[in-house]
Amino acid sequence: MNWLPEQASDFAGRVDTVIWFVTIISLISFILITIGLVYFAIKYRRRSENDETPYITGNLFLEMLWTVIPSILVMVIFVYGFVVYRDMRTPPQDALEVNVTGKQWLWQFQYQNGKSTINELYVQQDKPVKVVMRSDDVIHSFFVPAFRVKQDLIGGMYTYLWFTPTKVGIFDLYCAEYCGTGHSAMLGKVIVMSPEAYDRWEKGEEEEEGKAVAGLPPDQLGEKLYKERGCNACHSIDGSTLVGPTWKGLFGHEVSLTDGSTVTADENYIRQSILEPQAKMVKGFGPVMPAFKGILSDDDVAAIIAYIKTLK
Ligand code: HEC
Ligand SMILES: [Cu+2]
Repeated sequence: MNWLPEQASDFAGRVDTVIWFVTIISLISFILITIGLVYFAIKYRRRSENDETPYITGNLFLEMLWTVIPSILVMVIFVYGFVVYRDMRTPPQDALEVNVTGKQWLWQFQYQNGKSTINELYVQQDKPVKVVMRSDDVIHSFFVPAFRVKQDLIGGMYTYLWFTPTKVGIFDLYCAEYCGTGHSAMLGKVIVMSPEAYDRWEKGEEEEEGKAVAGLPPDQLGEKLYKERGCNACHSIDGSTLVGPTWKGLFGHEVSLTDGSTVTADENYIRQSILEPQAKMVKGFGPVMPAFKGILSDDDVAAIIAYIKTLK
């Protein structure tokens, strides 16, 4: 029976067992109560105009039965759920820490080794990970169904969750709190790697991006980055205004800035807009774009510029 998502963390089985336990108990109670209800409704129905209702004062045995059994069941559900919950809230000492920042509308991850990624969380199989979260703006919610973990990110405070991924693979990460227009685009991936692959990734020997796209012409690489690095949550390529200005027709045109001046959108302007977005603010837009300094390489920036040039 595949009713629930794939189980890819060591919580998944335990969480599912609690859910099945509660669901099955509820289902059995529902069936028993419904059968009793129908049976008594038929058995004690009013048969004639002068039928008299029997006078019943109580039945200690039955009353004890229907008080004690449900109380025990509810206590068992509580204790069982609590034990699993307590373990989910207690990260082990040796857990790897990753910082995540939720922003409208992307995920930014920072690792202990100084690496930083957007919308892609890299973790190691069978190694506990503690994800320390904060939000730059509104409430977001970090949700990885395959791991059975979910936690809100809240501005002005840190929250956390932890998990141990058990399967190598790529798993969906969702924002599970409606956080504005780009909410449905606030998607990410959790990439679970074997210890050897993780090692190589950590040392930077494996330039994931470089490897996968070696040989791609710059404008195609730029298009790929546009989607993968979350630019598409805020910038359209069809002329419509989202959170940020559209990229259609941007290159080579005049841009009005908040300080009243204008600039021509050339390579340098676009480069600066990506690396230090708040240096020159486009008129009519807020300072919400995250800085991509240290996240996008010079090659990446060049590729994005090449892509923007194609959007006439
Ligand atoms: C959270 C929303 C958001 C995301 C994500 C985002 N931007 Fe922006 N971007 C903006 C806003 C708002 C502006 C206008 C204000 C400003 O200049 O900072 C802007 C401005 C720009 C400009 C200048 C555009 C112009 O019309 O002058 C460029 C170029 C740009 N962004 C590139 C990028 C790239 C490349 C990415 C992805 C790697 C990206 N942005 C991701 C919101 C975003
Ligand atoms: Cu969100």
